[in-house]
Amino acid sequence: MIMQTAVRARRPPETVNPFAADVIAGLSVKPKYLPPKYFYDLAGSALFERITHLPEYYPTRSELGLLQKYGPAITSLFPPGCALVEFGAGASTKARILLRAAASVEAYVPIDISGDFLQKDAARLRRDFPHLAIHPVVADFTTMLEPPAEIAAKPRAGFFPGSTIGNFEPHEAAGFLRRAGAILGAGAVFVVGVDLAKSPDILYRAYNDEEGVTAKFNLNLLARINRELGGNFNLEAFEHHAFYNAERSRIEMHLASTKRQKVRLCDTTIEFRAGETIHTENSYKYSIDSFQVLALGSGWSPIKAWTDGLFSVHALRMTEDR
Ligand code: AVI
Repeated sequence: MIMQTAVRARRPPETVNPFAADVIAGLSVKPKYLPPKYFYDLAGSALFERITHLPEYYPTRSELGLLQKYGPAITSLFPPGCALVEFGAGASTKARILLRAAASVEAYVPIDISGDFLQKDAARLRRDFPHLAIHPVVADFTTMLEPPAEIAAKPRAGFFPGSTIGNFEPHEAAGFLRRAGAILGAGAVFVVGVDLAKSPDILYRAYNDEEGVTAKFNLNLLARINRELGGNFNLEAFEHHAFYNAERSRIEMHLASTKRQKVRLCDTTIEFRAGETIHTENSYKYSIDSFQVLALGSGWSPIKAWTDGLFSVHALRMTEDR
């Protein structure tokens, strides 16, 4: 008798592409939305870098000016011998200003999701700051819970520049501040860059620049879906819309369909009415007071805020033992 070996066809484990899952989920509800974290692929990060140099986009220039001017005052608040932890470090341009101003920092911990970038930058930092211990951490800082082991015994300071906190919903911002408090620990100082509510006209221009770079940045989300998920978005049939929603104190970015159309991606058909929009980003703007209230409610005591009237840099202290 010939024994037959049962060869079971083994299906490869289902691999869920989180980008595909989030895109389908966001485009299947009304109103349609896409999570802003997907702006930052290679092309999107390069476009964002261009945005930071635009004449209309004041936040980067303002914050750099504040850090340069008040760096010594800001870093004088840091606990002696501390490790500086930066959430979402990128090229660490802004941290370098603090590191140059701070005599008492012993270690720098840039946290970023992009490992390649982080390692390259760490090599440059080691060369430029030979006395500093550099411990890059590849992680999603929004879900991280503990400080890296290398700095577990050191007092800590935190840095979250760029008003990235404004891209969180206020309840998410509070949750992030709480988690950062748990990572940084009692006695820590947290330096947070926060864009301020101001004349709607200045805000409007910052997100509707003449050169159209912000429009390209917004539309790159659809281009990315085409590139990575085999979508067939016609970029000519969508428009960049950005406006200030004063009631909610936020800039809203949307992509508006210029006509009735169907789009295919990942074996799914998405229908658009003429004028229907995809909500792609909120950028909340705070007053000094409203941000300090948010911080207080998240376990942080505001120590001081520096401003040029457009942007603010806050120093907070973690007083609770958590
Ligand atoms: C990264 N983030 C703080 C920027 C902002 O201003 O909300 C993203 C951006 N979106 C359009 N322009 C810049």
